[in-house]
Amino acid sequence: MGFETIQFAVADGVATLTLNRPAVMNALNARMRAEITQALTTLPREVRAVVLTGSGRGFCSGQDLTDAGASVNLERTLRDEYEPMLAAITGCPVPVIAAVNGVAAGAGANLALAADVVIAAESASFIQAFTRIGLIPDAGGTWIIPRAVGMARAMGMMLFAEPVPARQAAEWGMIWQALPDADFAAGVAARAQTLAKGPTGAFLAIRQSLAASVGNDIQEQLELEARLQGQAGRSADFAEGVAAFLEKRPAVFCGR
Ligand code: T3D
Repeated sequence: MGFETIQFAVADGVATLTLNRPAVMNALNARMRAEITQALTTLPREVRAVVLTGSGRGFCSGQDLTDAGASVNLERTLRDEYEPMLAAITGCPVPVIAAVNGVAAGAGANLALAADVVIAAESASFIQAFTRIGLIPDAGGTWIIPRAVGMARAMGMMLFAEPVPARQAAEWGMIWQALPDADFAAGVAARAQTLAKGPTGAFLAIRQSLAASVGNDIQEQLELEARLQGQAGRSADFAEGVAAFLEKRPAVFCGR
């Protein structure tokens, strides 16, 4: 598939996926959902981290409200188009950073929050805009947000549909970091490089462990840790990490 609504570029082990409909604040239409899914499920082997960002002054304004087709049957659109896109993020074999360069509204906010690490420019904000148009939050928002910030803040965000500025989102624990706009690009690039040079297998196991912890009791989680740590302990990255420590040099992890 040639991409029309996103840009996709790979450099130094990092794939940058840029939502690219700036005239509508990168609103999601069917084509964009399909392209995001396609790009993330066919990553070149050399990719060890993904950065998801937006072009222009916004990150993503959520569902394209001019797309009459999607509005005919919202349930189908969510099942057939949003779910695969979100699964491509949460099931991505390498960590995904959402680099929120500007406003993230509706499903655009929840698209960002589905990533493993969310870094926002201080001028960005997150809006659960759904009730403004008579809808409920979707795209995973009702699952992710109360777990991140607690029920009171999740409820307020969803009922009032007010913008949550990036710094407040970071203070609440909804995102990893808010950076001054002038430092945003460099800060995202540095984090992406750290992930791209890190132990990719261990990163995947951490993401799987944290995802499973939500439904596990402590005993189940201890069992999962034992299994995944056993796997990590047999990896070339573990051997390299220990050797590098003993030889007092930086580790060179082997990728995927
Ligand atoms: O299948 C389904 O439908 C179910 C799925 C639903 C999931 C959802 O995401 S529902 C929520 C949809 N999103 C929204 O309700 C947000 C709508 N947008 C806004 O509230 C504001 O545009 C923003 C807060 C995002 C940004 O505000 P501002 O003042 O910085 O920019 P603006 O002037 O409002 O927008 C700039 C342009 O983008 C403007 O076009 P124009 O006038 O310059 O020609 C605006 O119409 C367009 N735009 C913004 N958001 C959308 C959009 N066009 C289509 N769809 C949008 N979501």
